[in-house]
Amino acid sequence: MPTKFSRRTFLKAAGAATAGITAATTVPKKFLSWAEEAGQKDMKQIPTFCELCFWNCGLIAKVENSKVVKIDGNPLSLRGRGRLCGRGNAALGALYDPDRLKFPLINTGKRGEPVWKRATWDEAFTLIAQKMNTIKEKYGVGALAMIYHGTGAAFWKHLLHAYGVTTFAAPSFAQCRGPRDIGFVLTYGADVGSPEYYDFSKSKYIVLLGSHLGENAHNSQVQDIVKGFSSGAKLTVVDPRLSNIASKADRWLPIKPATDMALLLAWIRIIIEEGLYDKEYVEKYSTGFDELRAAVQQYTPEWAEAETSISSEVILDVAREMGKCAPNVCVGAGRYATWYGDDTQRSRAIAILNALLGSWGREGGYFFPTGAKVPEYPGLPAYPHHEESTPKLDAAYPFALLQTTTSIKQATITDKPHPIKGWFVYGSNLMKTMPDKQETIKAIQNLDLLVAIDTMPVDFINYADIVLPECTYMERFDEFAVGKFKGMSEVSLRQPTVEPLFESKPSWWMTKELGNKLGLSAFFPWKDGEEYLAKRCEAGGMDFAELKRDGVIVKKGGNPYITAENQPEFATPSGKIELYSKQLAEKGFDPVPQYTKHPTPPAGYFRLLFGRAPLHTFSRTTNNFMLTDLQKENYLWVNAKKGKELGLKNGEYVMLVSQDGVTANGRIKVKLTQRLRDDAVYMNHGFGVHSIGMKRANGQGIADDDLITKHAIDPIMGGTAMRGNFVKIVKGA
Ligand SMILES: Nc1nc2c(c(=O)[nH]1)N[C@H]1C(S)=C(S)[C@@H](COP(=O)(O)OP(=O)(O)OC[C@H]3O[C@@H](n4cnc5c(=O)[nH]c(N)nc54)[C@H](O)[C@@H]3O)O[C@H]1N2
Ligand SMILES: Nc1nc2c(c(=O)[nH]1)N[C@H]1C(S)=C(S)[C@@H](COP(=O)(O)OP(=O)(O)OC[C@H]3O[C@@H](n4cnc5c(=O)[nH]c(N)nc54)[C@H](O)[C@@H]3O)O[C@H]1N2
Ligand code: SF4
Ligand SMILES: [Mo]
Repeated sequence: MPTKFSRRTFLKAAGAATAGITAATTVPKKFLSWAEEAGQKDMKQIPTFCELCFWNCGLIAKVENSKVVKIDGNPLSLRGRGRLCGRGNAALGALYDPDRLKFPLINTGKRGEPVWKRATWDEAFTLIAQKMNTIKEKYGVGALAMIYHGTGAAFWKHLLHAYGVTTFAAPSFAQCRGPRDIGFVLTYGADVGSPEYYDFSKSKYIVLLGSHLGENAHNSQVQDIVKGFSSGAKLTVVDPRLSNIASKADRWLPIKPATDMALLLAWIRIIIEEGLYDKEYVEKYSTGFDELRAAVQQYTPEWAEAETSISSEVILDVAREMGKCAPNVCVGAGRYATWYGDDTQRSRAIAILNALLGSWGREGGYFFPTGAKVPEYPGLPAYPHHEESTPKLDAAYPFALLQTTTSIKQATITDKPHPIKGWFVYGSNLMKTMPDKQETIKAIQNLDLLVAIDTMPVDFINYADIVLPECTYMERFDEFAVGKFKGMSEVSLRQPTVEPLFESKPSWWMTKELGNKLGLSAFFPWKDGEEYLAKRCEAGGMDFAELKRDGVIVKKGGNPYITAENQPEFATPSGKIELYSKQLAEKGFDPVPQYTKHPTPPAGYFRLLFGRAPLHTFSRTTNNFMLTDLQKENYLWVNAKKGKELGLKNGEYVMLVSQDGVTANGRIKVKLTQRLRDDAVYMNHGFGVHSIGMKRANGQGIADDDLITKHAIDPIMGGTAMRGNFVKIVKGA
């Protein structure tokens, strides 16, 4: 080893990578100083991307003697721009978690009361293949389904499609952004994207309804909103809780929970009646203005005040401020949108409000993204088609453009419209994710096969028959992350920074092996994950070596705004923005959103509100030792005055009981605060872990999901709304 570490020797060390791991060959200058300081070590810097949430920010791993020692943001990544959120920095906590799933496991006990047998990979795959074939013979391939969240799911979708499976659903749709996407698709013929196409950095006025940006840490989006502020953007936040972003806002509207629709409809009415809308835009690009106007007449500011508890003057002022700043206004579509059951309609109201302000395709509103695509691996056989022979699961929800977990669960319980007997669950902790655990357990007990592909022994794992331990995102090649941005698009590469620990394996490997057992080897012609990605890059005219070196390939181009030459197209039946939706009317839904009153908590109960912990992602990180140091349990926010009336003290532990008499496991610390209304309590989601395998997280705080014993189904798209639960505080825990 040379005694002095120069750039040249660093590159040499980087070149001497272990099998399957190749390092960056040119390193951004910023990082070289770190390499030089560190001296004579066997060091590499390897770009890859984060999986601690779906934002998938680019990161650079510093690897010393085959150990990742530090993580930095990749400055070339459009999703992070060189920065990482607190969770992103905790990659080492995910990679080196001693509680990780280490070997394939077969449950020889009952579902929910497992007796684990350590298995070889071959044993696990043989058993899965046998069970799949039996289910296929007995019930048809339609009896298999997959539920997923995360990048590696792509390989499992490929395997199952190749086998003939057609049922795939994601809680990140039906329990999250689905209603928002459908509300916008019904209005504009397009959704708002992920990352969302918000043009915050250019906005003059921003409105957020229950999106607590900053606590919900969407990396580049948070950077954009801060840029917007520094250029003078005004912000109004509508939230029953003074969230961190609300505390930075010009106006905080502490709305009565479940009444946002009233506020939105009143704003629509004011903007129309005071002529504040963008007349030329509305005339040129939309249809149904007169019907909209007639349908919102009843929603006066005074009426909205009675519903929302926001004064009619404030409602008027905000509408006028929006009108004054139009079209450089962004009324955020939100992300977690399954709130009260009429969520597609609420999202449509947001979409309509933006349309009146003319903000779709305008600076400071919603930009048109630059598209990107990586071609499929060349020469793959076509998937078999079984759709015709399998009745559609989501027939009850006419606008479920993606299949829903709701329908999979119902079909598994009722065998209707056809039986579902096998679930593959990738990266989704169903015990915490889907409402009504007892119903989920009932569905699971009806299965002949439940395969879980995960990294951690989370609550849900205890219900699986076979557990396949995936290596973490720091140890694998994975599907590309393709992102559409303003005037730019990005393809990001995930590559291993170290070899997989224990016997964990990447999904590209698991699916190829299982594919071989199922006689599907023609669908897996690649030698390994790297070759799979390299061939696709080549087919798309991208330089794979460059991608490995930089972590991302960014392409520029595309006009983000409407101009004389860049006229928008709307993929709706009318080819226009549909303020009035004939599609909805034809299916028996309100063509213009209307207000529904939701139940309020009975005496002695509070509405249970929940949201993101800034330093955790759901149950993904609640065992991460770098993050438990920062927040190990959740707290119950209680309005200070109300709490004192109840004799509660700050920091005291309490128990919680749902309106259905279900007591949540464990206890939670009270946080008395003036930052919350007195008709609700609030907690972070992801805590109150039951699984004893999650040693650090087990028993810390209370799980919101223990208390979500009731849900409302969005009749338009099948999403399950969870904010209609009420809880009672029980002292003496
Ligand atoms: N009660 C309640 N329910 C909710 C929500 C809520 O706030 N409260 N939020 C809803 C929302 S917004 C969403 S998006 C959904 C999300 O819910 P899920 O789809 O369940 O997503 P996560 O909680 O992120 O998934 C966590 C699982 O992925 C595993 N995992 C982590 N990394 C990897 C990996 O690299 N490979 C594999 N195979 N597994 C991995 C974790 O160990 C964990 O088991 O939940 C929804 N459900
Ligand atoms: N740090 C961190 N960031 C994350 C995640 C994470 O787990 N951790 N998860 C990611 C995911 S998958 C998603 S979907 C997003 C979700 O991020 P958001 O879309 O911001 O959703 P929530 O976290 O559910 O938002 C909760 C906010 O809504 C407020 N709220 C509750 N009820 C009402 C109501 O009736 N009306 C109004 N106006 N507000 C209400 C709550 O007080 C709270 O401030 O975050 C993403 N970012
Ligand atoms: S926002 Fe944070 S957790 Fe999410 S991908 Fe980026 S760095 Fe990772
Ligand atoms: Mo989500």
